[in-house]
Amino acid sequence: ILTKHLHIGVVGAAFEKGQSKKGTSLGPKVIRDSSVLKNLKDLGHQIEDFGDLTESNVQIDKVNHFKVKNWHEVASYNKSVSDKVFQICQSNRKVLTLGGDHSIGAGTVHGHLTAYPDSCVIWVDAHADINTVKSTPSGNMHGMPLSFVLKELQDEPSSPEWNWVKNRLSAKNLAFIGLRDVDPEERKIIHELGICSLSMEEVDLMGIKEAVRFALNMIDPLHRRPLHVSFDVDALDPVEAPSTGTTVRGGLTLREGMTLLETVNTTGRLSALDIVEVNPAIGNSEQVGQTVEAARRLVLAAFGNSRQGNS
Ligand code: 6HN
Ligand code: MN
Ligand code: MN
Ligand code: MN
Repeated sequence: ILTKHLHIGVVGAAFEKGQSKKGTSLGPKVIRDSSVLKNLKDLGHQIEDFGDLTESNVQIDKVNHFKVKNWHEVASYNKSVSDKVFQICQSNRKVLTLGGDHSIGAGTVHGHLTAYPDSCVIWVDAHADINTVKSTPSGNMHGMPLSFVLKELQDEPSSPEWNWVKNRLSAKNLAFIGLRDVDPEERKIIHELGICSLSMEEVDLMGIKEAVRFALNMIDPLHRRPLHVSFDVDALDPVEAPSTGTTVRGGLTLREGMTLLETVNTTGRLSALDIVEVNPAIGNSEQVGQTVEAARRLVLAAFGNSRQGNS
């Protein structure tokens, strides 16, 4: 099978300053504790764990930029995420990034895109995470990462903290799956830029398999581009993944999430996967366990685990 024996580099983006709830930075630890990396090895893959990225060199936020929280910290942490993802790509490995809140998606997209300029992104989320510094209703940067790395939004006010962003994704190479809580200004951006969006409405109408195929055809009609899936666990229904900061009811089942990633795996072109927003400080231990187990199954689905059993 095409996707067996991959070389996968794992990095923990243990970061939580893109939103205001404590605990998201423990995501990489609890996901690693699920034995998912051993499971990946048992599938036949070669795993190199690069550990967690620390915040050591981050300067303190002294000035409030626009109305955004932790501007400097998020910008500077994302630079280290981008550098690490790029380095893992350069070593000829697929990248598995364990978050952390979703603000780190700016760095993963940028790092992967820098290594593979023709890469495409599927953003699996209840939210669109495309607010700009002007449109953000909350000031939480996990609702904004795409605005920093989209070509069409580069006229947005920025600051020196983000000037490491050199490569930007075209709107036509981005697709959303699972949306059901989109701010009015985000809706406008998605509409004006013509971004492919398979919200929960479309998933319900088309079925998940068809929705994924549709997205892949839109962003990569020739079926040749490296694929990056950024998977926010709040895309799943809160019944499946309760331990996350911004739950929205009416989401994907775990089975749909797995089918989504199995379908992407089948292309043989999955090159980067982010699993973000697991927060073990939210909910009781059973809910945390359930959320982590969902994350584990998503990772395995993305990297070739078969529900029919593996040989
Ligand atoms: N996430 N659209 C809201 C905001 O604050 O901008 C929610 C963002 C949630 C972000 O879940 O990664
Ligand atoms: Mn500044
Ligand atoms: Mn998100
Ligand atoms: Mn979300």
